[in-house]
Parts: sequence; structure tokens; C-alpha cells
Amino acid sequence: MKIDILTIFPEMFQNFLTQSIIKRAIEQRLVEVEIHNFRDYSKDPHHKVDDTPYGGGSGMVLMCQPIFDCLDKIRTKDSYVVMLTPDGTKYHQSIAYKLSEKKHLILMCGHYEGFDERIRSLVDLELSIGDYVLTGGELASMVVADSIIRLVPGVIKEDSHLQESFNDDLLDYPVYTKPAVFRGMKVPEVLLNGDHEKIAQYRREQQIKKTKEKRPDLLEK
Ligand code: 6GU
Repeated sequence: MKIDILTIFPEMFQNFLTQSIIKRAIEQRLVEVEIHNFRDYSKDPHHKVDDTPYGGGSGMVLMCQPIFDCLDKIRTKDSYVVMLTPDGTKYHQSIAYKLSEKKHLILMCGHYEGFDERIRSLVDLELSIGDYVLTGGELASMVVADSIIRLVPGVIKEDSHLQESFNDDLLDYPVYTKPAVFRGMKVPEVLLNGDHEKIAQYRREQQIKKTKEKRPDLLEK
């Protein structure tokens, strides 16, 4: 998989791409990530990427030219273009699975008052990561890229996906590691005696209990 990210703040991605699982996925060539500063595509003498809104109002609007020219350069017939914007579809694990099957993703990060409306004509999917406002799409694009990259075959152990929060609209069961007693707090007995059927049943019950307590909205679906 190839992921291209369009941003005017490329430095924000340096740590994200050079740590932990994402770093390893890139080193193993399971995914290729390229950051494009679309300011480099601006034909304005001062490399301007934004201007004031027609009709008046506050803030600046990202203009068409740099983004259209950048897309003209990097887009292929396999590209799937995602715009990160607070008014997009709310992101979910089910979308992460769908996007993880694409050959080529282009993630577009916005800023200021938003994108010139005509930029949306380039886009296959508009995504928001939740109902709150960020200063820009960069953190959102990292959230989306991270959740997709870990689903690419080979990036993490395949069976780790099977028991994961949100796969079946249930939260994960609680887990414990050594020691069996810590400051008087005991690991549930059922996990210690190796009866795998009992353990599976216990974990399922815990998933339902935890989801009822913390995320009743998931059970209603
Ligand atoms: Cl994708 N962008 C911005 N600026 N704010 C957000 C968002 C995206 N998703 C939630 N809040």
C-alpha cells in the first residue's frame, strides 16, 4: 500500500513515521508513506496557499491551484482520495478495514476556514475523526493512517485483529499479566487454571458487562 499525505505542516509527521509499528511497517516495505507539502505546488510568488473568502467573512480558505496541481502529479487510476474535514463522515473501524484494502490512498489535510468547495470535486471520501474541532487535519490524518497501517497484512500478528474492540461492536475483555497478586489485587481465578472453554466464556461475559457499563450505545446497534 502507498499513502500520500498532503499538508502544509510536513514536520508534524516526523515522529509519527519514525516510531514503533509504523516505522517497522515502512522499513519492511509493507507500506510506503510520502508527505507532500502542497505549498511547494503554489504558483504564487510568495507560495501562498490560501486567500480570503468570496462574499466576506472571517478566516482564510485553502485555494484550488496548489491542491489541484499536487493531485494532478500524484494521482493514478488506483488512487482513493480522502479529505480530512470536521464536516466529513465520522470515522469508524469499519471504514479503516475498507481503506486498508486500497492500493493507493491520498490523505488531504485542511487548515483555516477550510477548503475551497471546488476541491471537494477531487475527493472520494470526506472524513472527520469525531465531534470536536482540531486546528488542522494533520492529527486526524495520522489517526486514520495509523488505524489503516496496522490492518495491512503482516504489520501486526494477524490474530490480534480478531479479538479487538469494535470488530463486533463489543469492547475488549480485561487482561492481566504477572504477578497473580499485586498489592492485594488478584487476577480472576478462571484465568489461572487453563480451562480454555471457561476462559472464553468468562471473557465474552466480561466484554458484554464492560460494554454495557462504558458504551451502552454500542449494544443498541
Ligand atoms: Cl478531520 N479536521 C479538523 N480540523 N477537525 C476535526 C477533524 C478533522 N475531525 C474532527 N475534528
